[in-house]
Amino acid sequence: MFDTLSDKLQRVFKNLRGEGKLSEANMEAALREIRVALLEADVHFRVVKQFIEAVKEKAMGQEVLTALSPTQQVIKIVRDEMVKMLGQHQARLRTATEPPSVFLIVGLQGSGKTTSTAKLARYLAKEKHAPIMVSVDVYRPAARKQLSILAKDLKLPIYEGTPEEAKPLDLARSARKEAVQTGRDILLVDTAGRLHIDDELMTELSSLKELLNPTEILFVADAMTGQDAVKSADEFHKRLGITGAILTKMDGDARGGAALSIRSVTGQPLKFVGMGEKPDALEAFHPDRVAQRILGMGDMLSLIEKVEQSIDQKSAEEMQRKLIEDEFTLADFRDQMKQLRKLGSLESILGMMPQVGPLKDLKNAKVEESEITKIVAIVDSMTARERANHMIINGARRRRIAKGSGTSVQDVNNLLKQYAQTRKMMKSITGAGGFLGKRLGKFKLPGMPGFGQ
Ligand SMILES: Nc1nc2c(ncn2[C@@H]2O[C@H](COP(=O)(O)OP(=O)(O)OP(=O)(O)O)[C@@H](O)[C@H]2O)c(=O)[nH]1
Ligand SMILES: [Mg+2]
Repeated sequence: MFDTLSDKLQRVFKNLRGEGKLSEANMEAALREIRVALLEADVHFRVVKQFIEAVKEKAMGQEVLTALSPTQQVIKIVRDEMVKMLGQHQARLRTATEPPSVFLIVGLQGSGKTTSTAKLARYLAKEKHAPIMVSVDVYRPAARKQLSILAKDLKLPIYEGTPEEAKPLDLARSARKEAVQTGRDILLVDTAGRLHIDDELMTELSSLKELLNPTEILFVADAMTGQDAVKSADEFHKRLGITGAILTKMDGDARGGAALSIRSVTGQPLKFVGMGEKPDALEAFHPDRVAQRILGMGDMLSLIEKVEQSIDQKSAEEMQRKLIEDEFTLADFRDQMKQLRKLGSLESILGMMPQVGPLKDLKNAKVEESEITKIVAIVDSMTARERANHMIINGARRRRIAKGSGTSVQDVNNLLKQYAQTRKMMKSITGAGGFLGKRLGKFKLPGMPGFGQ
């Protein structure tokens, strides 16, 4: 998400390192470059100004920390300031002392409110809450239907309303009643959006706020709209009083400046970022981790969390043992592929790791859903012996497997090649002496099977 900014900052640090001793002159030059990089990433100019001033002051006036080299000290200062700019600590969701807590989801049209409402419900359910949703968007004909489809897919409760309930306030009132009666502890209220902030929308949101007394008013901002997102967040905050923001579409090629500005401009924290259209593509926003990600130090913590959440730890351990002992068969390869589906895109996982060592070349690796389906079909068409020992798969067998799986011999060849490469790569990164093995100790990587080259 912050690729360009990250690349630029890393270059600045690299140049500094080459300088040996840090002087006022090269510090100035570095700060200039950092400033440009931030502005180019679309960070609000006032935020940039504050940031540069703070770094400068600390860097010039610092006491000498003997444990760090001058460059490392600068990196540390930049990192600390960036964490501060992003909000220092992870901002947690506030709940009421007496359930149900109400979260009002607000924002402009198309920013991702409905999607985020469903994602949040899923997130809360995983955190052992009992959420219920309601859409009070009575203006767009399909709006309520959209949320109810999402709710059904997620098997999470939603208050659908009756045909008589055509007003947002009526729907909200009944939904809260339903929440009480069914023992749900958080009510998520998806509201209507408008193209522009107008009085009508604000009046409606204010009366919802008055009625429901929400503990969270989350402003949903579309990262792709850059500074406009920051501006409308600010305006919503002034008129309604938001308690936090969800920045969506951070998976797109947004420059990320909004993420870095929202906190400083509105004074309200970024609580979540949306990383895709699927219900699991929501991440809690951790200022420290994001700062590290931007500065290119990788984000092992997020990665570990993500992996742990979706992977059966035992099978991951078993897989690693197999890799180390060279027992990683085609059947395992297929199972890993299936696991990958659960994890979300490989790209999003790789984005969280430091781009060094063997991982560097994988930056653009992508596994398509259809690719996974194909691989599963091919492996399923093999005999048990073939799956256990790929060496016996000769030309005749390849033809038979292709036919059986409805693919081509070329596909089978590709798969075998990918499998061989994966074995090699996995050994180098997860093995005891490998890249991740060394770094993460007991942490096990679930698997990163075949990528198109
Ligand atoms: N790539 C990506 N797409 C997203 C994300 N969040 C939402 N979207 C997409 O953005 C579009 C609009 O999302 P909605 O959730 O319907 O937005 P909304 O704010 O409820 O829209 P209105 O109700 O019309 O105001 C949909 O196509 C979503 O799939 C995200 O984090 N990443
Ligand atoms: Mg909507």
